[in-house]
Amino acid sequence: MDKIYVKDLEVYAFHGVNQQEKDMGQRFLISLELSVNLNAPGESDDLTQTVNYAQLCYDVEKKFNEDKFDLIEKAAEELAKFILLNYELVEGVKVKLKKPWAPIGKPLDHVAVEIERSWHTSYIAIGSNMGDKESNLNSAIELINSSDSIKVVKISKFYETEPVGYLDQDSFLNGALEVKTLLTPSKLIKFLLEKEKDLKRERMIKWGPRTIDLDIILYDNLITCDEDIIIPHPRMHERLFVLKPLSDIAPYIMHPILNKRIVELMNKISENKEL
Ligand code: PH2
Ligand code: MG
Ligand code: MG
Repeated sequence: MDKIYVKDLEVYAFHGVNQQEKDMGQRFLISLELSVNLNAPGESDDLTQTVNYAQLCYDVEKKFNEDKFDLIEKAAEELAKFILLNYELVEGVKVKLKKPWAPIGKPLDHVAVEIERSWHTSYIAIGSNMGDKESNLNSAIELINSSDSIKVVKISKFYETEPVGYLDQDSFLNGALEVKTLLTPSKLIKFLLEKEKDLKRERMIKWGPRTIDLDIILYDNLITCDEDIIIPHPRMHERLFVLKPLSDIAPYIMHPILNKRIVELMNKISENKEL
């Protein structure tokens, strides 16, 4: 990915654990590495197709100067988030924050932290088989979109599907979403479980009736089995009610373990199954 660099922008600010740092302030040096596609502005010579680094430096200075955090870790994290949320063309950012005059009573060149943050692409399966199913799915999408750290990019059609697993229940309405998110997988799943609760989901029977079910199916090309989340979803490739809506919005993305495209996985199982 192409980059725009800002090196050692000097900003006076008030971050620090010591009261004296909060009251008096000190100089910080901010370095940024923005991942931006520079093809279009490289062709067009048009400032509106890229990030105006002058504007960026003003905005960063203002934001950094307004906040007051104990830790440079927190100050860097908030700055990365500020840039990703306010500059649409920025897909990722590395922030290096130096504190050359840290009052620690020792001679040193500087202390610093460096973090790298970016937008991630995730696919989420949504389903409902209680109450007004369509309205439940639409409310879930609205709730998901209400966080500034998640943007719903694509929405599939909704499909009525027969229950799989626990059969003695009403049919489902299923769909799939593509989202852009700043959340890590474990933060994302925590967020989705909260939204399920907001929509009055109660967990009684495994695979039983639910007002809403929100499952992470894929997250970038990640393969993980953290305690709280398994990605890709371990049963996604067996389930037409996941693959059919997913192939509406992302037919050609790859399953990172099976190395097959979504349409291929879907065709494989839809040969012998009705939706
Ligand atoms: N979800 C399940 C179990 N069975 N069947 C259909 N048709 N749709 C679902 O969303 C579904 C299911 C567990 O999450
Ligand atoms: Mg599920
Ligand atoms: Mg679930």
